[in-house]
Amino acid sequence: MRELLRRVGDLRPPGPFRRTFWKSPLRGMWLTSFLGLVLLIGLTTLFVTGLVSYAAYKPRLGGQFNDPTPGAGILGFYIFEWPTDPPWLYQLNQGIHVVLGLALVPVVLAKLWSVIPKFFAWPPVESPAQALERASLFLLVGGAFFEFITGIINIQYWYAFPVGFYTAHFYGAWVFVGALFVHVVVRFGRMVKALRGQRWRDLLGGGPAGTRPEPPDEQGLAPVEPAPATLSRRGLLGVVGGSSLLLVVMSIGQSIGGPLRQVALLAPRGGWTEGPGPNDFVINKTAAARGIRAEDVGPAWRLELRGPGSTDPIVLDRGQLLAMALHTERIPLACVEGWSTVQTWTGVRLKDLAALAGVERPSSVHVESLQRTGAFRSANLGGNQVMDERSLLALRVNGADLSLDHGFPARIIVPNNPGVHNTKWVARLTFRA
Ligand SMILES: Nc1nc2c(c(=O)[nH]1)N[C@H]1C(S)=C(S)[C@@H](COP(=O)(O)O)O[C@H]1N2
Ligand SMILES: [Mo]
Repeated sequence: MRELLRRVGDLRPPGPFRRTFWKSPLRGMWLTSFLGLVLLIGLTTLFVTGLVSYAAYKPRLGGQFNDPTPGAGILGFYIFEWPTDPPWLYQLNQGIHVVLGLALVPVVLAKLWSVIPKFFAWPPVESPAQALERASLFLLVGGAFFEFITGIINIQYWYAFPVGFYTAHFYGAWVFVGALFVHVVVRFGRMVKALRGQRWRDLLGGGPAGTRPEPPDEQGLAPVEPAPATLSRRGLLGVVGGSSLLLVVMSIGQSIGGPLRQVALLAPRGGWTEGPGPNDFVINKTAAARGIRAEDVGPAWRLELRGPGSTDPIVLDRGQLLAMALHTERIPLACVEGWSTVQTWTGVRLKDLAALAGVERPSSVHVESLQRTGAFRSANLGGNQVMDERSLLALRVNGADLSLDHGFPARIIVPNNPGVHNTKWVARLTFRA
Protein backbone atom coordinates (compact mmCIF):
# COMPACT_ATOMS: atom_id res chain seq x y z
CA MET A 1 0.00 0.00 0.00
CA ARG A 2 2.74 2.42 1.09
CA GLU A 3 4.71 1.51 -1.99
CA LEU A 4 1.69 2.09 -4.24
CA LEU A 5 1.06 5.52 -2.72
CA ARG A 6 4.71 6.42 -3.17
CA ARG A 7 4.53 5.43 -6.83
CA VAL A 8 1.39 7.51 -7.35
CA GLY A 9 3.18 10.33 -5.58
CA ASP A 10 5.97 10.14 -8.12
CA LEU A 11 3.46 10.49 -10.96
CA ARG A 12 2.55 14.04 -9.91
CA PRO A 13 1.08 15.75 -13.03
CA PRO A 14 2.44 19.11 -14.16
CA GLY A 15 0.73 22.52 -13.90
CA PRO A 16 -1.41 23.25 -10.86
CA PHE A 17 -0.36 19.98 -9.24
CA ARG A 18 3.16 21.37 -8.76
CA ARG A 19 3.62 23.59 -5.72
CA THR A 20 5.72 26.00 -7.77
CA PHE A 21 2.64 26.75 -9.93
CA TRP A 22 1.01 28.84 -7.17
CA LYS A 23 2.84 32.13 -6.80
CA SER A 24 0.67 34.65 -4.97
CA PRO A 25 2.59 35.88 -1.90
CA LEU A 26 -0.71 36.66 -0.22
CA ARG A 27 -1.71 33.04 0.26
CA GLY A 28 -0.74 31.38 3.49
CA MET A 29 -1.90 30.02 6.83
CA TRP A 30 -2.62 33.43 8.32
CA LEU A 31 -4.83 34.64 5.46
CA THR A 32 -6.79 31.39 5.31
CA SER A 33 -7.17 31.36 9.09
CA PHE A 34 -8.30 34.98 9.22
CA LEU A 35 -10.97 34.42 6.56
CA GLY A 36 -11.86 31.17 8.32
CA LEU A 37 -12.46 32.98 11.59
CA VAL A 38 -14.73 35.55 9.92
CA LEU A 39 -16.68 32.72 8.29
CA LEU A 40 -16.88 30.71 11.50
CA ILE A 41 -18.62 33.63 13.22
CA GLY A 42 -20.72 34.58 10.17
CA LEU A 43 -21.86 31.09 9.21
CA THR A 44 -22.76 30.24 12.80
CA THR A 45 -24.96 33.33 12.88
CA LEU A 46 -26.54 32.32 9.56
CA PHE A 47 -27.25 28.84 10.92
CA VAL A 48 -28.83 30.09 14.15
CA THR A 49 -31.00 32.71 12.41
CA GLY A 50 -31.95 30.03 9.87
CA LEU A 51 -33.10 27.64 12.59
CA VAL A 52 -35.08 30.43 14.26
CA SER A 53 -36.65 31.26 10.90
CA TYR A 54 -37.65 27.64 10.41
CA ALA A 55 -39.20 27.54 13.90
CA ALA A 56 -41.25 30.64 13.06
CA TYR A 57 -42.35 29.21 9.76
CA LYS A 58 -43.27 25.84 11.10
CA PRO A 59 -44.04 26.32 14.79
CA ARG A 60 -45.57 23.81 17.13
CA LEU A 61 -49.27 24.58 17.06
CA GLY A 62 -50.94 22.67 19.88
CA GLY A 63 -49.66 19.42 18.43
CA GLN A 64 -50.15 20.40 14.79
CA PHE A 65 -47.58 21.49 12.29
CA ASN A 66 -48.09 24.30 9.89
CA ASP A 67 -46.33 23.52 6.74
CA PRO A 68 -46.24 20.18 5.03
CA THR A 69 -42.46 19.93 4.71
CA PRO A 70 -41.99 16.18 4.71
CA GLY A 71 -41.11 15.26 8.27
CA ALA A 72 -38.34 17.46 9.56
CA GLY A 73 -38.11 14.40 11.80
CA ILE A 74 -35.39 14.56 14.42
CA LEU A 75 -34.01 17.70 12.76
CA GLY A 76 -37.14 19.45 13.97
CA PHE A 77 -36.32 18.48 17.56
CA TYR A 78 -36.05 22.08 18.68
CA ILE A 79 -39.34 23.38 17.24
CA PHE A 80 -41.31 25.36 19.79
CA GLU A 81 -44.46 27.44 20.07
CA TRP A 82 -43.63 30.65 18.19
CA PRO A 83 -44.15 33.71 20.46
CA THR A 84 -45.78 37.03 19.57
CA ASP A 85 -43.13 38.92 21.56
CA PRO A 86 -40.98 40.77 20.88
CA PRO A 87 -43.06 41.85 17.87
CA TRP A 88 -39.94 42.71 15.84
CA LEU A 89 -37.99 39.50 16.46
CA TYR A 90 -38.87 37.83 13.16
CA GLN A 91 -38.19 41.07 11.26
CA LEU A 92 -34.74 41.36 12.86
CA ASN A 93 -33.97 37.67 12.42
CA GLN A 94 -34.81 37.61 8.70
CA GLY A 95 -33.07 40.92 8.06
CA ILE A 96 -29.85 39.55 9.59
CA HIS A 97 -30.13 36.19 7.83
CA VAL A 98 -30.58 37.67 4.36
CA VAL A 99 -28.22 40.65 4.56
CA LEU A 100 -25.47 38.69 6.31
CA GLY A 101 -25.85 35.87 3.80
CA LEU A 102 -25.21 38.30 0.94
CA ALA A 103 -22.33 39.99 2.77
CA LEU A 104 -20.54 36.68 3.30
CA VAL A 105 -20.44 35.82 -0.43
CA PRO A 106 -17.16 37.71 -1.09
CA VAL A 107 -15.62 36.19 2.05
CA VAL A 108 -16.52 32.66 0.94
CA LEU A 109 -15.01 33.32 -2.50
CA ALA A 110 -11.84 34.77 -0.97
CA LYS A 111 -11.54 31.78 1.36
CA LEU A 112 -11.84 29.39 -1.58
CA TRP A 113 -9.24 31.37 -3.50
CA SER A 114 -6.88 31.20 -0.53
CA VAL A 115 -6.98 27.38 -0.48
CA ILE A 116 -7.00 26.64 -4.25
CA PRO A 117 -3.61 24.85 -4.14
CA LYS A 118 -5.14 22.27 -1.82
CA PHE A 119 -7.65 21.24 -4.48
CA PHE A 120 -4.65 20.06 -6.51
CA ALA A 121 -2.92 18.25 -3.67
CA TRP A 122 -0.91 15.24 -4.83
CA PRO A 123 -1.27 12.34 -4.22
CA PRO A 124 -5.04 12.83 -4.03
CA VAL A 125 -5.30 10.34 -1.18
CA GLU A 126 -2.64 9.66 1.42
CA SER A 127 -4.48 7.65 4.06
CA PRO A 128 -8.03 6.49 4.86
CA ALA A 129 -8.42 9.21 7.50
CA GLN A 130 -7.26 11.86 5.08
CA ALA A 131 -9.62 10.48 2.38
CA LEU A 132 -12.50 10.85 4.80
CA GLU A 133 -11.51 14.40 5.57
CA ARG A 134 -11.34 15.27 1.87
CA ALA A 135 -14.80 13.79 1.38
CA SER A 136 -16.09 16.03 4.17
CA LEU A 137 -14.53 19.01 2.36
CA PHE A 138 -16.56 18.08 -0.70
CA LEU A 139 -19.71 18.30 1.43
CA LEU A 140 -18.46 21.53 2.96
CA VAL A 141 -17.81 23.34 -0.32
CA GLY A 142 -20.78 21.73 -2.10
CA GLY A 143 -23.04 22.47 0.85
CA ALA A 144 -21.90 26.11 0.97
CA PHE A 145 -22.61 26.59 -2.74
CA PHE A 146 -25.97 24.88 -2.40
CA GLU A 147 -27.05 27.01 0.57
CA PHE A 148 -25.86 30.31 -0.87
CA ILE A 149 -27.32 29.64 -4.31
CA THR A 150 -30.72 28.44 -3.09
CA GLY A 151 -30.90 31.35 -0.65
CA ILE A 152 -29.99 33.96 -3.24
CA ILE A 153 -32.35 32.52 -5.85
CA ASN A 154 -35.12 32.68 -3.27
CA ILE A 155 -34.57 36.30 -2.24
CA GLN A 156 -34.61 37.16 -5.95
CA TYR A 157 -38.06 35.55 -6.12
CA TRP A 158 -37.05 33.07 -8.75
CA TYR A 159 -38.67 29.90 -7.50
CA ALA A 160 -36.94 27.32 -9.61
CA PHE A 161 -36.84 24.41 -7.20
CA PRO A 162 -38.25 21.01 -7.96
CA VAL A 163 -38.74 20.64 -4.21
CA GLY A 164 -39.85 23.52 -2.01
CA PHE A 165 -37.25 26.11 -1.08
CA TYR A 166 -37.73 25.52 2.63
CA THR A 167 -37.21 21.78 2.32
CA ALA A 168 -34.10 22.16 0.18
CA HIS A 169 -32.54 24.97 2.20
CA PHE A 170 -33.37 23.32 5.54
CA TYR A 171 -31.91 19.89 4.77
CA GLY A 172 -29.00 21.46 2.91
CA ALA A 173 -28.20 23.51 6.01
CA TRP A 174 -27.91 20.41 8.19
CA VAL A 175 -25.62 18.68 5.72
CA PHE A 176 -23.48 21.80 5.43
CA VAL A 177 -23.32 22.36 9.18
CA GLY A 178 -22.37 18.73 9.75
CA ALA A 179 -19.44 19.12 7.36
CA LEU A 180 -18.56 22.50 8.89
CA PHE A 181 -18.51 20.94 12.34
CA VAL A 182 -16.03 18.26 11.22
CA HIS A 183 -13.93 20.93 9.51
CA VAL A 184 -13.82 23.11 12.62
CA VAL A 185 -12.96 20.20 14.91
CA VAL A 186 -10.09 19.19 12.62
CA ARG A 187 -8.75 22.69 11.88
CA PHE A 188 -9.56 24.90 14.85
CA GLY A 189 -6.24 24.42 16.63
CA ARG A 190 -4.31 25.10 13.43
CA MET A 191 -6.32 28.28 12.84
CA VAL A 192 -5.67 29.66 16.32
CA LYS A 193 -1.98 28.84 16.03
CA ALA A 194 -1.70 30.57 12.66
CA LEU A 195 -3.48 33.69 13.92
CA ARG A 196 -1.29 33.86 17.02
CA GLY A 197 1.94 32.88 15.32
CA GLN A 198 2.56 36.04 13.31
CA ARG A 199 2.36 39.73 14.04
CA TRP A 200 -0.71 41.14 12.27
CA ARG A 201 1.03 44.47 11.86
CA ASP A 202 3.84 42.92 9.83
CA LEU A 203 1.34 41.11 7.62
CA LEU A 204 -0.98 44.05 7.06
CA GLY A 205 1.45 46.98 7.04
CA GLY A 206 2.81 48.67 3.91
CA GLY A 207 1.77 48.69 0.27
CA PRO A 208 2.41 45.99 -2.34
CA ALA A 209 6.17 46.58 -2.23
CA GLY A 210 6.30 46.05 1.53
CA THR A 211 4.12 42.94 1.47
CA ARG A 212 6.13 39.87 2.44
CA PRO A 213 5.01 36.34 1.60
CA GLU A 214 3.81 34.18 4.45
CA PRO A 215 6.31 31.55 5.57
CA PRO A 216 5.94 28.14 3.89
CA ASP A 217 3.69 25.72 5.76
CA GLU A 218 3.19 21.98 5.63
CA GLN A 219 -0.37 22.50 4.37
CA GLY A 220 1.02 23.88 1.13
CA LEU A 221 -0.90 27.17 1.17
CA ALA A 222 1.99 29.64 1.07
CA PRO A 223 3.93 29.64 -2.23
CA VAL A 224 7.35 28.00 -2.38
CA GLU A 225 8.41 30.39 -5.17
CA PRO A 226 6.43 33.58 -4.47
CA ALA A 227 6.08 36.28 -7.10
CA PRO A 228 6.30 39.94 -5.97
CA ALA A 229 3.03 41.27 -4.59
CA THR A 230 0.84 43.32 -6.95
CA LEU A 231 -1.70 43.97 -4.22
CA SER A 232 -1.00 44.29 -0.53
CA ARG A 233 -2.59 41.90 1.95
CA ARG A 234 -4.42 44.86 3.44
CA GLY A 235 -5.60 45.76 -0.08
CA LEU A 236 -6.95 42.25 -0.63
CA LEU A 237 -8.88 42.31 2.65
CA GLY A 238 -10.07 45.81 1.72
CA VAL A 239 -11.47 44.56 -1.58
CA VAL A 240 -13.24 41.67 0.15
CA GLY A 241 -14.58 43.84 2.98
CA GLY A 242 -15.53 46.61 0.57
CA SER A 243 -17.47 44.17 -1.61
CA SER A 244 -19.30 42.88 1.44
CA LEU A 245 -20.14 46.43 2.49
CA LEU A 246 -21.46 47.25 -0.97
CA LEU A 247 -23.72 44.17 -0.87
CA VAL A 248 -25.01 45.30 2.53
CA VAL A 249 -25.74 48.82 1.26
CA MET A 250 -27.50 47.40 -1.78
CA SER A 251 -29.79 45.13 0.22
CA ILE A 252 -30.34 46.38 3.77
CA GLY A 253 -32.81 49.08 2.68
CA GLN A 254 -35.48 46.44 2.21
CA SER A 255 -35.29 45.68 5.93
CA ILE A 256 -34.64 49.05 7.56
CA GLY A 257 -36.34 51.35 5.05
CA GLY A 258 -35.46 55.03 4.84
CA PRO A 259 -33.32 56.41 2.02
CA LEU A 260 -31.47 53.09 1.66
CA ARG A 261 -34.66 51.54 0.26
CA GLN A 262 -33.90 53.44 -2.96
CA VAL A 263 -30.55 51.68 -3.39
CA ALA A 264 -31.73 48.23 -2.30
CA LEU A 265 -31.14 47.15 -5.88
CA LEU A 266 -30.26 43.58 -4.95
CA ALA A 267 -33.53 43.20 -3.08
CA PRO A 268 -36.48 43.15 -5.47
CA ARG A 269 -38.92 43.93 -2.66
CA GLY A 270 -36.94 46.96 -1.58
CA GLY A 271 -39.61 49.16 -3.06
CA TRP A 272 -42.42 47.72 -5.09
CA THR A 273 -45.61 49.52 -4.14
CA GLU A 274 -48.74 50.82 -5.77
CA GLY A 275 -47.73 54.48 -5.44
CA PRO A 276 -48.34 57.29 -2.94
CA GLY A 277 -51.11 56.97 -0.36
CA PRO A 278 -51.83 55.08 2.87
CA ASN A 279 -51.21 51.75 1.10
CA ASP A 280 -47.80 52.82 -0.17
CA PHE A 281 -45.68 49.94 1.13
CA VAL A 282 -44.20 46.79 -0.36
CA ILE A 283 -46.55 44.32 -2.05
CA ASN A 284 -45.41 40.75 -2.30
CA LYS A 285 -48.00 38.95 -4.44
CA THR A 286 -50.61 41.13 -6.12
CA ALA A 287 -54.29 40.22 -6.21
CA ALA A 288 -54.01 39.73 -9.97
CA ALA A 289 -51.04 37.38 -9.56
CA ARG A 290 -53.06 35.30 -7.08
CA GLY A 291 -56.17 35.20 -9.26
CA ILE A 292 -58.39 37.21 -6.89
CA ARG A 293 -61.47 38.30 -8.87
CA ALA A 294 -63.30 41.60 -8.42
CA GLU A 295 -66.65 39.91 -7.73
CA ASP A 296 -65.08 37.86 -4.90
CA VAL A 297 -64.12 40.97 -2.97
CA GLY A 298 -67.19 43.12 -3.81
CA PRO A 299 -70.36 43.51 -1.71
CA ALA A 300 -70.97 39.77 -1.94
CA TRP A 301 -67.87 39.03 0.15
CA ARG A 302 -68.55 37.32 3.49
CA LEU A 303 -66.35 36.15 6.33
CA GLU A 304 -67.19 32.69 7.64
CA LEU A 305 -66.39 31.75 11.26
CA ARG A 306 -66.40 28.13 12.33
CA GLY A 307 -65.83 26.43 15.68
CA PRO A 308 -65.15 22.75 16.43
CA GLY A 309 -68.67 21.35 16.66
CA SER A 310 -70.54 24.08 14.85
CA THR A 311 -72.52 22.94 11.88
CA ASP A 312 -73.79 26.40 10.92
CA PRO A 313 -70.96 28.86 10.44
CA ILE A 314 -71.32 32.47 11.54
CA VAL A 315 -71.34 34.69 8.48
CA LEU A 316 -70.41 38.37 8.59
CA ASP A 317 -70.21 41.02 5.88
CA ARG A 318 -67.68 43.82 5.96
CA GLY A 319 -70.18 46.32 7.45
CA GLN A 320 -70.84 43.99 10.39
CA LEU A 321 -67.12 43.58 10.99
CA LEU A 322 -66.59 47.35 10.93
CA ALA A 323 -69.39 47.70 13.49
CA MET A 324 -67.51 45.44 15.97
CA ALA A 325 -64.95 46.80 18.44
CA LEU A 326 -62.04 48.00 16.29
CA HIS A 327 -58.46 48.23 17.47
CA THR A 328 -55.43 49.92 15.97
CA GLU A 329 -51.91 48.51 16.28
CA ARG A 330 -48.51 49.40 14.83
CA ILE A 331 -47.03 46.06 13.78
CA PRO A 332 -44.23 44.99 11.42
CA LEU A 333 -44.96 42.99 8.31
CA ALA A 334 -41.83 40.94 7.66
CA CYS A 335 -41.27 38.52 4.82
CA VAL A 336 -39.07 35.42 4.97
CA GLU A 337 -37.12 36.93 2.05
CA GLY A 338 -35.91 39.69 4.35
CA TRP A 339 -37.93 42.76 3.41
CA SER A 340 -40.08 44.34 6.08
CA THR A 341 -42.12 47.40 6.90
CA VAL A 342 -43.97 48.69 9.96
CA GLN A 343 -47.55 49.92 9.38
CA THR A 344 -50.57 50.96 11.43
CA TRP A 345 -53.39 48.43 11.09
CA THR A 346 -57.01 48.66 12.21
CA GLY A 347 -59.36 45.71 12.56
CA VAL A 348 -61.14 43.22 14.77
CA ARG A 349 -59.23 41.21 17.36
CA LEU A 350 -58.84 37.56 16.43
CA LYS A 351 -59.73 36.58 20.00
CA ASP A 352 -63.06 38.43 19.66
CA LEU A 353 -63.79 36.48 16.47
CA ALA A 354 -62.87 33.23 18.25
CA ALA A 355 -65.30 34.08 21.05
CA LEU A 356 -67.99 34.84 18.48
CA ALA A 357 -67.39 31.39 16.97
CA GLY A 358 -67.91 29.95 20.45
CA VAL A 359 -64.26 29.10 21.20
CA GLU A 360 -62.99 30.96 24.26
CA ARG A 361 -59.56 29.29 24.33
CA PRO A 362 -58.62 28.19 20.82
CA SER A 363 -55.60 25.91 20.36
CA SER A 364 -55.19 27.12 16.78
CA VAL A 365 -57.04 28.63 13.86
CA HIS A 366 -57.06 27.59 10.22
CA VAL A 367 -57.15 30.68 8.00
CA GLU A 368 -58.36 30.30 4.41
CA SER A 369 -58.30 32.94 1.72
CA LEU A 370 -60.24 33.60 -1.47
CA GLN A 371 -57.22 32.42 -3.37
CA ARG A 372 -58.09 29.10 -4.98
CA THR A 373 -54.71 27.61 -5.73
CA GLY A 374 -51.04 28.26 -5.18
CA ALA A 375 -48.90 28.61 -2.12
CA PHE A 376 -50.06 30.45 0.98
CA ARG A 377 -53.77 30.31 0.18
CA SER A 378 -54.21 29.14 3.77
CA ALA A 379 -52.21 29.07 7.01
CA ASN A 380 -52.50 27.98 10.61
CA LEU A 381 -51.93 30.19 13.63
CA GLY A 382 -51.30 29.00 17.20
CA GLY A 383 -53.57 29.61 20.17
CA ASN A 384 -51.07 32.09 21.62
CA GLN A 385 -51.16 34.03 18.35
CA VAL A 386 -54.98 34.17 18.31
CA MET A 387 -55.19 35.21 21.96
CA ASP A 388 -52.70 38.09 21.71
CA GLU A 389 -54.65 41.35 22.03
CA ARG A 390 -52.69 42.88 19.15
CA SER A 391 -53.57 40.12 16.67
CA LEU A 392 -56.06 41.47 14.16
CA LEU A 393 -58.21 40.62 11.24
CA ALA A 394 -57.21 43.93 9.68
CA LEU A 395 -59.72 45.87 7.58
CA ARG A 396 -57.87 49.15 7.30
CA VAL A 397 -54.28 50.37 7.18
CA ASN A 398 -52.97 53.85 8.01
CA GLY A 399 -56.52 55.16 8.30
CA ALA A 400 -57.70 53.96 4.87
CA ASP A 401 -59.33 50.77 3.62
CA LEU A 402 -56.85 48.04 2.74
CA SER A 403 -56.05 48.13 -0.95
CA LEU A 404 -56.87 45.08 -3.00
CA ASP A 405 -53.19 44.14 -3.30
CA HIS A 406 -52.72 44.38 0.47
CA GLY A 407 -55.57 41.96 1.12
CA PHE A 408 -58.93 43.79 0.92
CA PRO A 409 -61.53 43.06 2.29
CA ALA A 410 -59.63 41.58 5.29
CA ARG A 411 -56.23 40.18 6.18
CA ILE A 412 -54.42 38.67 9.15
CA ILE A 413 -51.90 40.78 11.07
CA VAL A 414 -50.16 39.10 14.03
CA PRO A 415 -47.13 40.50 15.87
CA ASN A 416 -43.84 38.68 15.20
CA ASN A 417 -45.55 36.48 12.60
CA PRO A 418 -43.74 35.52 9.38
CA GLY A 419 -45.31 37.59 6.58
CA VAL A 420 -46.32 34.44 4.76
CA HIS A 421 -48.77 33.62 7.57
CA ASN A 422 -50.36 37.07 7.48
CA THR A 423 -52.92 35.76 4.98
CA LYS A 424 -54.57 38.28 2.63
CA TRP A 425 -58.14 38.16 1.21
CA VAL A 426 -59.39 36.09 4.15
CA ALA A 427 -62.66 34.21 3.59
CA ARG A 428 -62.91 31.68 6.43
CA LEU A 429 -61.55 31.19 9.97
CA THR A 430 -61.90 27.76 11.57
CA PHE A 431 -61.04 27.78 15.28
CA ARG A 432 -59.98 24.60 17.04
CA ALA A 433 -60.67 24.22 20.76
N1 LIG B 1 -53.73 34.73 0.24
C1 LIG B 1 -52.42 35.08 0.30
N2 LIG B 1 -51.96 35.75 1.36
C2 LIG B 1 -50.65 36.12 1.42
C3 LIG B 1 -49.75 35.80 0.38
C4 LIG B 1 -50.27 35.10 -0.73
O1 LIG B 1 -49.55 34.78 -1.69
N3 LIG B 1 -51.60 34.76 -0.74
N4 LIG B 1 -48.42 36.17 0.49
C5 LIG B 1 -47.92 36.27 1.87
C6 LIG B 1 -46.55 36.77 1.96
S1 LIG B 1 -45.32 35.69 1.50
C7 LIG B 1 -46.25 37.99 2.53
S2 LIG B 1 -44.65 38.43 2.81
C8 LIG B 1 -47.31 38.96 2.86
C9 LIG B 1 -47.03 40.26 2.15
O2 LIG B 1 -48.08 41.17 2.33
P1 LIG B 1 -48.19 42.44 1.39
O3 LIG B 1 -48.21 41.98 -0.02
O4 LIG B 1 -49.41 43.18 1.82
O5 LIG B 1 -46.96 43.25 1.67
O6 LIG B 1 -48.59 38.47 2.49
C10 LIG B 1 -48.82 37.12 2.75
N5 LIG B 1 -50.21 36.82 2.53
MO1 LIG C 1 -43.37 36.55 2.28
